[in-house]
This record gives sequence, structure tokens and C-alpha cells, in this order.
Amino acid sequence: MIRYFTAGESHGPGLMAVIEGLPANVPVNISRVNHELRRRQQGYGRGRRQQIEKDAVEVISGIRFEKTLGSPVSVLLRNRDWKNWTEIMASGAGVSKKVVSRPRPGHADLSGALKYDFHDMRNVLERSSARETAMRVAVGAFVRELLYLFDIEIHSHVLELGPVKTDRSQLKEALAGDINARADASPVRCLSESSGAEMVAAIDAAKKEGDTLGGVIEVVIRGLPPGLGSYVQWDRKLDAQLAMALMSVQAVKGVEVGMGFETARHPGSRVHDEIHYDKKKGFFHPTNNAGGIEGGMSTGEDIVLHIAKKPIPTLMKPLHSVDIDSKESYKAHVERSDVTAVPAAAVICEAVAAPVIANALMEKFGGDTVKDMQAAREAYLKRLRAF
Ligand code: EPS
Repeated sequence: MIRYFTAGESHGPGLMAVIEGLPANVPVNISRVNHELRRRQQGYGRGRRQQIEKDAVEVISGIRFEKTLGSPVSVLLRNRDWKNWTEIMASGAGVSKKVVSRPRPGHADLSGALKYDFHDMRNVLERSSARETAMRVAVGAFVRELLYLFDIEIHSHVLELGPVKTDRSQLKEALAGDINARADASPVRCLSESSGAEMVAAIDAAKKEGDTLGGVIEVVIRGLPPGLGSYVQWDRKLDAQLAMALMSVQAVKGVEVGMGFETARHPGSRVHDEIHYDKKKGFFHPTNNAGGIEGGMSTGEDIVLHIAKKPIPTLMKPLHSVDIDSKESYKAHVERSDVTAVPAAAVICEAVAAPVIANALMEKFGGDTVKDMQAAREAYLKRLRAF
């Protein structure tokens, strides 16, 4: 079972992770890992920080001659911006000259200060910052090296950004193809060129207003056999595990599986996917309102997830707040930030889904070494063909 921890502050020396539980003998292509990090750094609407950072991993342990050892993989990602923050982020003696005392509505600032007894909310924001997602993408990228061996692909694109909504029914062709290739080519990861242009204009307008924008992301996971996850215990349900991973991404406020909230608004006859059988394909569903998961298990259809990300809480035209020391009314703290990070969040959502899928795969097929997993999967698929 894969477990991982990340560590690191946004403007500290760097981010670290320990990834425990990757099977042995997974070929690891570090340039592909770094490519994932670059994908996260794209996206229209980011601030100046992304021009400073050029994320690339340094492997500390767990890999030899481009293959996993089965021991913990540990990695380091240095923050290039740190050199500009060494005084503010010092770990030695002293006091900060730049104290953050006016919490931003929507941010972790105030609850974090109350919880941990801080009067400088930099102590909160440095860790609650979405900078941490760089490491989550790195972790996801290592795990995806395992998923490639099982032909499992994780794609993402942006369905909505601020006021702009794409018409999903017009995207059938794009959704059937290489979603990531097409989304990577768009500045906002949008599969529709016209909606993408509207999103860019909406970001420009929000920037002018000193405002920020959220959006809705779709993640599509392809290539799973039926029967990953389980209905027998609450914490083994694949949809529950995916929802937890996705909800843990900074600024995510909602996760839907397949038709999601819409299922509640229609009778069963229009919601459930009928079951068919074909000698070649076996059992299949011509529709996929379930989003590829029934009873907490993969159905064999694509897993389709929608994720709602709220607008970034750091506004250049700040909202009303209160100084935590003087208790006087002020505008909230303003700090260099992004207008939107929805396109980046889509890549992050792909990454955090990867360990969940890998764990479901290892629960079914074992997790010591690749060969055993592949043999177990072959035997399972053979049994399904004869079912
Ligand atoms: C973030 C604020 C911005 C973002 C940062 C997340 O950072 P800064 O305050 O240094 O300009 O750029 O995201 C990243 C650094 C990153 O790599 O994604 C925040 O407050 O969450």
C-alpha cells in the first residue's frame, strides 16, 4: 500500500516527500516525472512566482539504475524563490520584520492562527499554500510510472472557469481522444477553443478588478478492469477514497462522481446505466452516468470525476478583515498571488488520484514486485473472459 507524506513551506528551502509502498522493479523515467511538474506550472492566470520556479526533482532514495527498489522513494524539490526569503523564513534566532496579522477571508489564516496560537499568520500560510501541490504532483508522477505498466491513464481538462462554461455535449470527439494532449495545448486546459478564449478573457477581466476565479475540473481515468475497490467495507470504496484525495487538494470544495448531483434530480430509469453483453467485449454499459464506479468498485468503464475549486482567497482588492492583535477593521493581507490556478489544479487532481488507483490495483494484484502483479492481473482477466 502506498502512503506518502509531504513536507515544506512555500518560501522555505524546498519541499520533500517520502513515498512508501511502491512495488519493486518499476522502471522510473525521471524526465517524465519532471514533465508532470512542468505541466502543473502551465496555465494562464498564474502570478510571477511561476517564472521564478523551475521545478525538478532530486531523488534521495528508493531508486537504483532507473528502477524502484521497493524501499521508500524520497525526493526533494528546491524552492528557487527561497533565496529571496532567507531572512523572513530563517530557522535560526530572531524575529520577523514582516508580520501577517490581517487574515484573508477564505484562507486558512484565521483558523490556523487560533488553533496553533500564532500572531504571525505567515506561520500558517507558508504550509497551507498551494506550493505544496508541486510535491503532490511529483508523488503522483512516480506512482504513474507503475500505472503505465498496466495501461492506466489519468487525464484532466477544465470544464468551467469563472463565468465560462463549456458545453460538454459538444466535446464528445475530444473526450474520446487523447484528452491530456489537447488540454496541455490550451492555456486554460479547455477542450473547446472558443470557451478557452472566453476563459482567458474572463481571467484578464478578473485581474483588472483585483479579483480571482475558481472553476470545475473533469478527471478521466482509463484502463481499469472491473472490480477495483470493494463494497464490503466503507473505507475500501474506490469513490470514497478518490473523494478524500481530491478534497484534500487546496481550495477544492466539491467532488462529483459521474452524473453526481444530477442523479438526484432524475428518476432511476434515466440515471442507471443498462447492462449489455458482447462476445468480444464481455459485459458493458452503453452509457456511463455512474462515472465508472458502482458499489465502490470500478465497472470497467472510464472513471469520470468533477472537482469544484473555489477562487483563490488572496485578492488584490482585498475583502473586509480584522487585525488579530488590535481587533480593528482593516482590509485583508495582500500577498503576491495568482488570479486563477484552475488549470494547474486539474493536473494536481490527476496526480492525487494516482496513489488511490495504484492502491486499489495493489490490493487486487499484490504489491511486492511488478512481475507478480502483472501475472495476477493476467490471471484475473483470463478468469473474467471465461466468466
Ligand atoms: C500561493 C501563492 C503564490 C502561488 C503559490 C501558491 O505564491 P507566492 O505567494 O510565492 O507568489 O504562486 O503557488 C506556487 C508557488 C506553486 O508552485 O504553485 C498560495 O498562497 O497558495
